This record gives sequence, structure tokens and C-alpha cells, in this order.
Amino acid sequence: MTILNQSESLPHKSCSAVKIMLLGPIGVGKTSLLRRLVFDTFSYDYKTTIGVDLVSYDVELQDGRPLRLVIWDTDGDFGESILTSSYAAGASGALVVGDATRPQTLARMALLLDGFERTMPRRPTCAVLNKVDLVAPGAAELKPFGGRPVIQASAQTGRGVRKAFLSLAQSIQRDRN
Ligand SMILES: Nc1nc2c(ncn2[C@@H]2O[C@H](COP(=O)(O)OP(=O)(O)O)[C@@H](O)[C@H]2O)c(=O)[nH]1
Ligand SMILES: [Mg+2]
Repeated sequence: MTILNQSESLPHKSCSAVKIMLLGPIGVGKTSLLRRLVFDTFSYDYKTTIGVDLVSYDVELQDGRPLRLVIWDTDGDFGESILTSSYAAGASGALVVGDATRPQTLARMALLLDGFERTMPRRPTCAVLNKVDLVAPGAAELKPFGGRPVIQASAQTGRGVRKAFLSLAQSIQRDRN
């Protein structure tokens, strides 16, 4: 288990913390999205996360208040069973990731989104379609999953990465008010 602490140079204000699950099939780019967010780097070296990495990352919300995201990057082939495991306990929301080059990951994404919302009622999710740099422009246009918007992202170029994490943070904050 790795624990990292990063912040977007926020002043040392007291800050509430929320736990966010990073979910999606192996290889869709969960760890890459997290690395892009936190370190602004990208690598093609494929190394499957063993177990779980925790990254704490502070963001500033639209109202100027800071929020600490404690992001759980879980890997391995847990599928939906992760939702009922102790890993998911206390999660405030989930970023659910699919791979624009592998349509079969989108079905898994839909299952995880439904599963999370069923297991963790009223906690927000954010659907992210990653690797859009690898598909022709427009090819990744997706019908929203059951009314949920899908954020198109690329850990390789950085497109949509902050937007995805921030929009989830914003939804969590909205629900807490
Ligand atoms: N071209 C491209 N490759 C990506 C992107 N995101 C991840 N990858 C690659 O996809 C592979 C799996 O990424 P990884 O973050 O380990 O996936 P995870 O198993 O979901 O954590 C790695 O080789 C990454 O370099 C992306 O946005 N664009
Ligand atoms: Mg990973």
C-alpha cells in the first residue's frame, strides 16, 4: 500500500476529507489518470497495481472551500465484488473508468456504475471514458449511461482529467450541503 499526499498549493486551512473509489476493469487507465492528476506525468510502462494505492489530493471547490480527496486506486480483477468489500466502506463517491478502445469495458463500466449506486445510495459517481487520444475524433461520442454524462479523458494528453476528479468532488460537496 502506498500513501501519497499532494495538494494544489492550498493554504493550510482545515479541510474536510472524502474517500473516492477509482473503479474500472484492469488496463483502462485508472492509475494513469491518477498519476496525471497528481504528478502531471504519463508512462506506457504497464504495471498492474497490486492491492491498493491511496492518494490524498486537495482541491479547491467552486465556492473556494478546500476538499481533500482520498483516492483509492484499487486494482486486480475484483469486478463488482469490490463494492461489497471492506475497501468500499465509507466511500463518498466513485470515478468509474472505461477504455475508449475496448467497447467491452463500457459494459463493465455500466455494471459498476449501477452497482455502486445500488450499494452506496445517494453517493455520486462520475463516468470517465479514457484513452480518447487513441480513437478518431467523434468515434468516442457516447450515449450517456442512463442519463449520466460521460467525461472523455486521456491520461496521455491530460484531457478531461482534472475535470473528471473535480466534477466528482463538486457533486460530493453539493450532496453534503
Ligand atoms: N494512449 C493512452 N494510453 C493510456 C491512457 N491511459 C492509460 N494508458 C495505458 O494503458 C495501460 C494501462 O494503464 P493503467 O493506468 O495501468 O490501467 P489500470 O489497470 O486501470 O490502472 C498502460 O500501458 C498505460 O500507459 C491514455 O489515456 N492514452
Ligand atoms: Mg492500476
